[in-house]
Amino acid sequence: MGDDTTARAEQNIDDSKLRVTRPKTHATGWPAIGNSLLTGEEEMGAVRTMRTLLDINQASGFDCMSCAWPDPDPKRRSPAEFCESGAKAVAEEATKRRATPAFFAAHSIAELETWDDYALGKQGRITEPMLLEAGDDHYRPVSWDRAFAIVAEELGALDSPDEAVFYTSGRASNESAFVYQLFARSFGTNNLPDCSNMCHESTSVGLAQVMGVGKASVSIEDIEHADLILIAGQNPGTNAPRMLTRLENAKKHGGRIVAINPLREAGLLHFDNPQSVKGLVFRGTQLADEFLQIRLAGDQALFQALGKVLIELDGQRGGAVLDHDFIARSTSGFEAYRDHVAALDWADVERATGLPEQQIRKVAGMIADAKSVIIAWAMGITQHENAVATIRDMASVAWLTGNVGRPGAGLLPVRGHSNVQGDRTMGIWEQMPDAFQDRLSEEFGFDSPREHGYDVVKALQAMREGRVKVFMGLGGNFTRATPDTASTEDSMRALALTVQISTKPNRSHVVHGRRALILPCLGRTEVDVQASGAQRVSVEDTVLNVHASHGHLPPASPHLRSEVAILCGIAEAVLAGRPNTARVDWSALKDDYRRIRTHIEHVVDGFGAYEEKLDVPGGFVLPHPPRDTRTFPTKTGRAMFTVNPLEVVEVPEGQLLLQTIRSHDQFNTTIYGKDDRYRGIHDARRVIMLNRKELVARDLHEGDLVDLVSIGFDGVERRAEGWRVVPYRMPSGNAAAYYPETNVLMPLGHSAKESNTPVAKAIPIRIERAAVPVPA
Ligand SMILES: Nc1nc2c(c(=O)[nH]1)N[C@H]1C(S)=C(S)[C@@H](COP(=O)(O)OP(=O)(O)OC[C@H]3O[C@@H](n4cnc5c(=O)[nH]c(N)nc54)[C@H](O)[C@@H]3O)O[C@H]1N2
Ligand SMILES: Nc1nc2c(c(=O)[nH]1)N[C@H]1C(S)=C(S)[C@@H](COP(=O)(O)OP(=O)(O)OC[C@H]3O[C@@H](n4cnc5c(=O)[nH]c(N)nc54)[C@H](O)[C@@H]3O)O[C@H]1N2
Ligand SMILES: [Mo]
Repeated sequence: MGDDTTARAEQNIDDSKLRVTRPKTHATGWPAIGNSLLTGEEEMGAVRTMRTLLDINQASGFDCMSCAWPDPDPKRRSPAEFCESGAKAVAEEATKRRATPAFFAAHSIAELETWDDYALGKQGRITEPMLLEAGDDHYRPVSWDRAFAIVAEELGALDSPDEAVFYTSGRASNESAFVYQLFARSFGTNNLPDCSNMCHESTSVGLAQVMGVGKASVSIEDIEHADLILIAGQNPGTNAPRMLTRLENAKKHGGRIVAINPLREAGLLHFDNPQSVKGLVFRGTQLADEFLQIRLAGDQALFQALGKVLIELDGQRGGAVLDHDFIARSTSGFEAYRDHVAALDWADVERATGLPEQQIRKVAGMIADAKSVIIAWAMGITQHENAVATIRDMASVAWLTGNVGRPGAGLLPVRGHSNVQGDRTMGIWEQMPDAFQDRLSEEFGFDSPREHGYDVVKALQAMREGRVKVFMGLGGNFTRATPDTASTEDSMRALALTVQISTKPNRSHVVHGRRALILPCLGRTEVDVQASGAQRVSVEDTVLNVHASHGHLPPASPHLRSEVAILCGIAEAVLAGRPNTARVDWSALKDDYRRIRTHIEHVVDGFGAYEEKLDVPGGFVLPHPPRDTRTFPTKTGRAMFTVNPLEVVEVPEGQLLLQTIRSHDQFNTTIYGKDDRYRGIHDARRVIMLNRKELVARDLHEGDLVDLVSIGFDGVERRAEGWRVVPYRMPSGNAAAYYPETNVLMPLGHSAKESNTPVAKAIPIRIERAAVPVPA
């Protein structure tokens, strides 16, 4: 097993048609809209396409599941409040294709194991609950009641509730997330890992320490009125395209933008707004005023250097640069921070960032001159070993200049999954604070466990050691999204039961425990009718706006159940007769989601009058003390400057640092197609992008076939075979390739300090010429 198994899924991949064109310097014009309609029509048919697309992100429609970017005020929404990426995500869910029992009867597990992610996902929506019995070679239909009984049987057989793991992906609504965590805690465990552990965990940890709240401190209006926006480690043109409209508006208001990225991502450079006539006719708006082509993991050094220069400039300009008032009144630790950055060595900064001192000084000057500054970031910051320290250092730059809790200013982590932030608010976290556990216990008359549970990495480690026997996934694709694919797959196969609540087939169904269940659920686009009538759900976006989402399409199959209904069914079956469980009528929760929201109102801060506030078009914004009143619920009761020893991430001799990224044609592990249009890569995904100098040094040419090899801190060699070389502008010593095919190279346990987020953006690898020719 191990490596062989992983290779099997990828043997069939034919990337020989790889075509490379010049990377684009503009994002989102006609081709984007043309593309969204095309994808939609092919999957959904023309009428369904228009109806569904026009429903996206409208006050009476559903919340787009492609990303957590906020919607503008309902009065300012355009009739088409969606983007190419959103249209693709919707088409994937509203597809007319079906993975029926006949599909599972026709294809054995052994066969499906050899299919890649693209082929599995393209089968369409799963229509009935399916069971793979121990030793069987096919999934077969099973009744819902029998499925729930099997879950109860296997969970009931565990020696301890901690032998079960309950994973969540960030698409789950507030209502299903709340029910899920209540079920897990009633069962007796805090083993609630989620995709956030691999995503913005570093942000949640770092910001909570120094700001007191682990979430963005800005509103959508702030973005449009910021004088300067720094965008670090994010590719908005692909992963949050609607952000570009806000950036365009910021530019119209005279704002400036600095992009910090090893890659010249099209969406950072120019934007052709498909929703404005000007964008279509002219060449759109130039976005970035300054582009810092930084080395991977160099951001900590960059932000410390920016702090250093800002303090120097303040000295030169008679105290006119720093916000001395704010520093004195609202922060702690300034002197120690000042001394630390004063001693920073420019040679270290240059080694870490690859940027000339002059360019860093220029950007510091831009910050000094700006009336208001926003710092935005995503995975290029959070998925590094020094991520948490980097985020603390970013915050310090904001504190120096008082750029928090005032118009146009603040910190803006851009979350990924559409409700990943809301899921956390609802208690999906392996280490929820005692205050939450106390309220939960009181509300439901039981004693919620206080001992912290497993995050993603700890769950995998426990599985590896045989300490976990049952895995349940509320959405997501745990097997593919996590590190160390070969070892993860072995671990999943060793479990007694795997349960996946999913919409479409993926590898987590194919790599299964002794017994396996697929429980197919409704998607966001679909009507959810329960005993009390059609239900709405609610979600929270990246700027803490909570609003309702209503699906309008008929369900993909009459056998589907909503996530809430599935979870309540499981809870009823599993918890019947167990001691110390929540006193709650699960079936009543399922019949009327308003009852769930009433409980949320009692347990979670900021949700008073939940139901009424959801009635307001556009919803409501959760409280955020630093943003609202410049108060900081930290250890010191102030915004904290911190001293973080500078970590220079070196490229090991003869190796490269590999970052693993999303192409323009995927949603995480769901592969829409094999093009990465903006980067000019077509018809192939197993490509390795390298600086030309690195090609020359290795005597490699475009299209050559190579193997990627990583040697982990554990001394184990991990290998991914058959990648095509593509020259690409980026700092030397760095490389880039697409996730999730690269996850086989990530050693389990190579994680960011403090947040335990797998390091996905600086994996040391070496490149070897492919030994075996791959079939053409
Ligand atoms: N269409 C689409 N939309 C999505 C997703 C999707 O897969 N498809 N995924 C969703 C999810 S869950 C998430 S978390 C977000 C992810 O959104 P992003 O964070 O934009 O996603 P990545 O593709 O990981 O891109 C990371 C970016 O950071 C840069 N980068 C890498 N390392 C460094 C570094 O050390 N320093 C700096 N300054 N930059 C660096 C990379 O070059 C790249 O531009 O998108 C969400 N939206
Ligand atoms: N190497 C590397 N690894 C990474 C990353 C990286 O940048 N590089 N990024 C990390 C990040 S940021 C994230 S967020 C994780 C993502 O990890 P996950 O969230 O686990 O993965 P997804 O691919 O988003 O999950 C897709 C599956 O969700 C199911 N699904 C879709 N819609 C619904 C729904 O409405 N309900 C339910 N129940 N199921 C649904 C479908 O069956 C689909 O196959 O991956 C992480 N892994
Ligand atoms: Mo994410």
